[in-house]
Amino acid sequence: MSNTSINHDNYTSDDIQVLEGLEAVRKRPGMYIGTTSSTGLHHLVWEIIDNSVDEALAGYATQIDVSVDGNDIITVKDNGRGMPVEIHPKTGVSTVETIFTVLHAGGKFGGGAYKVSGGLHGVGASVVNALSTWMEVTVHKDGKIFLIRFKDGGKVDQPLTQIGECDKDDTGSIVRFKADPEIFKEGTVYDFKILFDRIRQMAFLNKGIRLSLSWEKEDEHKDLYSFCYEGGIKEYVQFLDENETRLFEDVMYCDGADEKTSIAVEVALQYNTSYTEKVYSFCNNIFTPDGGMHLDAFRQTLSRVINNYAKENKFLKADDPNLTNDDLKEGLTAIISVKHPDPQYEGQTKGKLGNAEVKPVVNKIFGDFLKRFLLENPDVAKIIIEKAKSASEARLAAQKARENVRRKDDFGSGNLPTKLKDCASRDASICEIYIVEGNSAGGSAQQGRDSNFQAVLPLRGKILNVEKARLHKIFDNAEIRMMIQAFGCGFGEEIDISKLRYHKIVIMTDADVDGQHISTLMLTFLYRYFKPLIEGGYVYLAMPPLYKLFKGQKTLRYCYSDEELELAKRDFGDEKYDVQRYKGLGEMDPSQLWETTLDPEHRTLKRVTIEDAIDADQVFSMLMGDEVEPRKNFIIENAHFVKNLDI
Ligand code: TTJ
Repeated sequence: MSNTSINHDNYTSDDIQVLEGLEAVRKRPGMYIGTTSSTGLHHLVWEIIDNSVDEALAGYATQIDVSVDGNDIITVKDNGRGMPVEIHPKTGVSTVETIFTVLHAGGKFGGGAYKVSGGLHGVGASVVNALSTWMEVTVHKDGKIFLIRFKDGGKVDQPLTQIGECDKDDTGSIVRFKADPEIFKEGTVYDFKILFDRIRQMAFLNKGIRLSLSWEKEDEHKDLYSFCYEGGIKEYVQFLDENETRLFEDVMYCDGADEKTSIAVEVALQYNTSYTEKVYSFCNNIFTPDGGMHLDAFRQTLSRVINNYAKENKFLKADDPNLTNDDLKEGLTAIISVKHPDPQYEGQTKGKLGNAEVKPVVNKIFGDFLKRFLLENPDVAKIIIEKAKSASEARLAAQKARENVRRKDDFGSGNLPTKLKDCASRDASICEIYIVEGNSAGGSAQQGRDSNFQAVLPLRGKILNVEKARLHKIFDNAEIRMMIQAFGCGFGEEIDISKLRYHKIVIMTDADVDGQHISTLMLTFLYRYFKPLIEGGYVYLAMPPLYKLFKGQKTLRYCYSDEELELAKRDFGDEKYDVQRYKGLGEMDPSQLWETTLDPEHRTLKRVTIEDAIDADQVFSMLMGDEVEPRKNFIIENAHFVKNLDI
């Protein structure tokens, strides 16, 4: 299109967008996909998959296959109707070409009330094309096979051409592309776990749709994974509670839609014997980490309906205080999934659903269901209310205990625990605290550190099992109280990061099974009570070496993994040397500990991400939770190393 074709009388924002062209996308990719990091690279895949999911939600596709092959080439294939191939009246070229070359064109071509594209990721397939070295689109339709090819960021390489014939029933769309390394400077390598988790999540969120992932890269092949959940989010809840003891047999589930607003709602929930909450909300298949209107409505309705029932059925006396949201949270696992034709995401990170009209729809659909469910299942109602009542009592006891603890330790006063070997500096941005397991290692760390900016807090024994304990017990634990005092920033809902005394909190444990267990415990504790510290990137794991290679008195090198040891052995060729395996931190003298693990010039620290912490939390629930079977299996399977557990 050229500028001269613009009719200035009807100069709409659409025209401007069209004129921007794919070149603009390449100039400022961040504007369209947020970032050109690995996250942005994966967005390309979500963007393409969303289109096939729309076709499936419209009722025309049942299967979506995603594959990674060759040198990180993505293929997405569905068995829907096949994208339209006829000439598009506005652009004068085929509709497929239009979809892949005109910004924001995608959304306008599909029907269907519950489209998921056009949401947070919904920038359109043309954006993916613009950011690809090449792209190929194949359409099977009306017994014919069509192909169009693009190269160099969306330039037509071969216009839409019929390349063959097929069975009339064989319909669908296939998109194949190679992301442009000029744009994705950090690399165009996909992460199996990210694709696997998201594709499985898509299958949970869209019941009955089969999604598969095939990984056949040049240098790495994996099994084909295929996901299809007839129960949808009901099965998602079961999956999340795999390692919990449920309080009643079936996951509670409802769905419904409001015709006027085209908002669809699904809710699934279960209670288990633990004290923690796993409630996740989604809009248009996108996780909303900061909740929003759908989540608020869910909580309000849960509380309103259960309190009404409890009062009417004399579980609560007329003048008893209501059960609060906090009481109803304990042991609750739930998924709230809404579909909205025009979602608005709010907040700094756009993680919160802002559409107020969602609220009454959730209130009605979930409220009607829950009211009826409780009437029809009085034994389940009783179990839930009793769980919440006991949470309420525990909460009051915890409040008292907290007040006692606060008085005793005077958390706000800046008093420090006597076991803490503090550093000299008061500039939190350079201060580090090493939390060290065991007294002998604590001694080495204390002597080996640079006391100007490195503090050491030795912990004896395993910290309290946070899963089983309720708040008031947690604060009876001496080790935990020491940590809270040392950090200085408060805990739980009352954290004030500006008061944090160290900007690096380093967990240092032995590299054995016990050490793994303790770091899992620590991460779980930090995740549950100091989440902002993990989110802010303040938490690290120390990486002490596993082996020392030496000759007489002389240290040749340290190795931090078995792979590294193997490499080192090869590097040394014929040279004679001895290998010492460190069984624990205690075997290193202070200067060795400094050299290998404490010295910022030479050490490796692993920054803990929120995903690591969630993994730890999940591993932890499994190790500590009530279900014996999965725990046994886990320990047998992972006798050597605990890592990368799926959530
Ligand atoms: C739209 O209405 C007429 C029949 O075809 C409908 C359609 O466009 N379906 C459709 C699009 N199915 N699959 C797609 C699709 C698939 C991929 C992998 C990528 C894109 C951009 C669209």
